[in-house]
Amino acid sequence: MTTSRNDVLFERAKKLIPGGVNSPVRAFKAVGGTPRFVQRAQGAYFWDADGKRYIDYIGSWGPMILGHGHSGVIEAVQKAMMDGFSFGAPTEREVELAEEIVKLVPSIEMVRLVSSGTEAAMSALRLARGATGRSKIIKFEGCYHGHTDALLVKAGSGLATFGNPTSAGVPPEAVQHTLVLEYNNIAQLEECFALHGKQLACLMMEPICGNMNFVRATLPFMKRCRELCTAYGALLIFDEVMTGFRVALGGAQSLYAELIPGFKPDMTALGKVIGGGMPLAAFGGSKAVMEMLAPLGAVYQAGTLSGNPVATACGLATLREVQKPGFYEALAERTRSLVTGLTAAANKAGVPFCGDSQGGMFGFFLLGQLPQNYATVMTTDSPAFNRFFHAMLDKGVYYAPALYEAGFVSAAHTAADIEATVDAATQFFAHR
Ligand code: HOZ
Repeated sequence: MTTSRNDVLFERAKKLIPGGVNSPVRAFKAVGGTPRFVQRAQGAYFWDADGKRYIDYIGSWGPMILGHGHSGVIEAVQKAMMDGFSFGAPTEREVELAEEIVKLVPSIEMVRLVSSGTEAAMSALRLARGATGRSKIIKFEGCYHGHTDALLVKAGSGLATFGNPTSAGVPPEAVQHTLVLEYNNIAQLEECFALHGKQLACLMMEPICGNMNFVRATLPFMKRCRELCTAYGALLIFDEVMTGFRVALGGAQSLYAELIPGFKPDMTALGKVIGGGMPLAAFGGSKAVMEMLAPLGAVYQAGTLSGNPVATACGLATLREVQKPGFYEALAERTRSLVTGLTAAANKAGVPFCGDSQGGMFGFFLLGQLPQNYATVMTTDSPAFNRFFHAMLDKGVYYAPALYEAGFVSAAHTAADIEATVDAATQFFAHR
């Protein structure tokens, strides 16, 4: 029996890196087994340390919308690298990227670049508090906005109480202003605004939540979020770190704007696709609010690597590709075919299964019906999910190693990749 190089590397890593990984979900703790150490990636695939190929449905948790190693992006990055890695001073490329973002996302009149989604959400939150002079915030159970203290929180015992930290090291004082509500629950939302509305700085939400796999905010719920924020003077912040330039060119907000006349959030956090795989994120909103940021205003925010010249080159090249005619239509069609193929394969074998997708983002559940909130997502039979995950992994298909994570299809995934994936799933469901 030969030892897998993934196992060898995992053992080495565990001696030096907590859990052997630099971000917890990568450790396969939820599904068990050894994480795959990636050697290289190209197009829709990556190869692990044993040289085994996988069809990649994570794409670095969202950024790789063009697939790995896109030639145009590589060229732009190589060119930028030759001019210097980091200056800590402004560059023309930052201005170009800001112009692109403002052009593509109408609710954003001004934008600031940062390095990670956590930073974007954390800064948007501080700005909302600074702009309103209020402290309280609403977040929804199951939505994830990075690991800033005030947002690492789960629901408390009732609406009049505040949330409890979900991580050690977060003092109760850090979450004392955070109210945690159930996603898609209008009655609870209304009750919360009636109780706390005048002290609320903002409501932060993932419009399509990719951290409880894939759950959309229903139209009536979204409408009510907007109405109540407007009525009480709280800012509506969309965390589009996952959905921005992923579900549509204008993000999830453009989809809601098609259905709710005049709809827009007050602020947006972006990440993942805008960096094309480099550490780059952003937050933006109206000029009036954004001008409250330092150096113009009193809300402090800064970063040595913010607007990094290589990352902005990568992001710009990526955003130019996704604007090509027909890009999202083709991506959405391919993603849909994956979800419908998997659903048909499971249902044919009598397995409860359902899924949803938008643009190049998808989710699937071993449930009979699409869930609308975190509690329902968590009713999934997790041992069954883990068996599915490992069977697919053995067959060279790499899904997120946790049942509450969304999946991603890239422009490099071919019809043959989808077919091979559905075939692998069909075999599993038939013999499970
Ligand atoms: N924040 C990601 C999960 N929703 C994980 C990122 C990573 O491990 O790279």
